[in-house]
Amino acid sequence: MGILNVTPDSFSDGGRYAALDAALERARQIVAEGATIIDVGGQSTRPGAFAVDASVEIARVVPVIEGIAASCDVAISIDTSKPRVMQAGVAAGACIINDVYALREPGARAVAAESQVGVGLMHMQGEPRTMQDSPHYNDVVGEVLEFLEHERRACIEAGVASEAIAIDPGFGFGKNLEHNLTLLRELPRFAALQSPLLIGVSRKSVIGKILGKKVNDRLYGGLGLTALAVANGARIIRTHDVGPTVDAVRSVSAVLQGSVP
Ligand code: 9MG
Repeated sequence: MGILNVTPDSFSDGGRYAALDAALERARQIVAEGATIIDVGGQSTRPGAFAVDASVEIARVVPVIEGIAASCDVAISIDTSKPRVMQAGVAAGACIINDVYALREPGARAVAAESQVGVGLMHMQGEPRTMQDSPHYNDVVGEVLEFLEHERRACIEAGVASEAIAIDPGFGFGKNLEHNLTLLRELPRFAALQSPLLIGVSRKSVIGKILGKKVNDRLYGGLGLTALAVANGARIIRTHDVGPTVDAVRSVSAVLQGSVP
């Protein structure tokens, strides 16, 4: 899953793809590098980010989704927590909703159920603006597992097909270094749930804290964590660095399957 942020304040690409032409060019590059999903987001979820209005998000993402749908052979996911944006994104051509809020906004599950799209349910403690202030858990793995199982069940009860759901522990979303490391070590417990495991560690602060590296120097650390995650059952990797990540995933998958994927 290649990341395409169309925000002016995206944390690692500095909003370079805010203009439509540049966004579509980047989308073509993401596909050429081997991604099978493009995740289009019009609202930053980085720590400290403020929410924007649904109409602003829609104006940012819809032309990009329409342009990708018309010109690329790739699945498109809409990265949003707002039901109105989900609806607009799906109408424009998205077939997956990736929600860091796990469809908990009123009306979000109904949109997913009615539109029969895939969904990514992510765990987050708190909200992006304050989530890294003082994250606390008694049992981080147990609490995140319980949350994901609960939200998964709620989606199924709302009419979302069970096979349409992916789950994500939400690295960096209301988690300190120790929480992130524990979750990474315990990924097999998440992979044992009944839904494919989606993870996003690309350029995140967990890598910065391990290696003492700035956001643009975190590729190799991210590839290391990606290889570990795939070996431990992750099936969808959300990344800024598609080409290198595809190579890492294919290499690990060849070993796991005993043949070239
Ligand atoms: C939008 N977004 C930012 N980080 C993410 C992550 O780790 N997982 C998912 N599903 N979405 C994310």
